[in-house]
Amino acid sequence: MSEPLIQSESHGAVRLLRLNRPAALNAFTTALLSELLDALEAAAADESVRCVLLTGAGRAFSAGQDLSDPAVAPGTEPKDIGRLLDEHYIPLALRLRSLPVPVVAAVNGVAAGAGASLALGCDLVLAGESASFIQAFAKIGLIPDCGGTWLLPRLVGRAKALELALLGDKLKAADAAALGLVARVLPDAELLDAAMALAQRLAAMPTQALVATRRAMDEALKLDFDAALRAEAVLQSRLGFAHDYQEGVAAFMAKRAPQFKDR
Ligand code: LHQ
Repeated sequence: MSEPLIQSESHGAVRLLRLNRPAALNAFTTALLSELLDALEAAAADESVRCVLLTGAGRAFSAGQDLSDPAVAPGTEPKDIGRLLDEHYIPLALRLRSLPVPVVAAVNGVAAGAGASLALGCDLVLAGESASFIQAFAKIGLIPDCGGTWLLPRLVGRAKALELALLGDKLKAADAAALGLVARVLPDAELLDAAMALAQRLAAMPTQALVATRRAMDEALKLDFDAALRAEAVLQSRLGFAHDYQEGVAAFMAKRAPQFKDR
């Protein structure tokens, strides 16, 4: 039987998903994109999963779109790349951002093109020392996609976002951290263990609050201050009725560790 394109492992409440086309630096084919979306849906549907950890097999996170895939490779007739985005990448980028549990990316090597966009769209991005980010799009006549034009200026500001996107130079992990593109850089040998420890820590936290925090921050980017205050109140109202708030406060008062269980 052939190897799965996504290796899925359960580690307690953490679902580890590993992109698994190492010989092609985990470049995305339509088959890989479909398997990844299926794996995310399976994690979302499984109530025992409280955090997803995404990484790549081998020496890369992902080299982005597989440029030899018949879906995009220039041949006898031009291909509609927008359709590929509509059918595969957009559902994936949206699902990553709307998953009912936090998503940690462990960027273990190069993340190029759509590989960079998808990694940077995760909730917490950790990178190994030898990881790098390449906005490879302009080099092949395209613009950043999978949310790249939205994410980059918000993460690093317009000037740096345009520098990265127009030139497509390789950005080393340490420089990505200095720019605020990733949360932490770790020695390569420690990356997966550190990312798993962080994912386990998130899995033990009040999941609904973490996901509502992501949602509130994404929404706040579209709102003025007044509207953001009100949006916070709507989410806070819902969380205030949940078990995990009662449990968090009760545990604090009793000076014991909380047992969060909502999802
Ligand atoms: C690859 C790829 C690859 C196929 C390495 N495809 N085989 C675009 C179009 C359509 C719709 C949606 O959106 C997009 C968005 C995008 O993602 S555009 C950006 C696409 N990606 C790129 O342009 C990156 C192309 N790759 C590279 O620039 C280099 O491979 C990097 C810098 C990632 C790594 O360089 P090296 O470490 O020197 O490795 P390598 O180049 O030797 O690659 C190793 C193998 O992986 C090699 O195959 P081979 O059989 O010769 O060992 C490459 O052909 C293959 N590979 N990226 N995107």
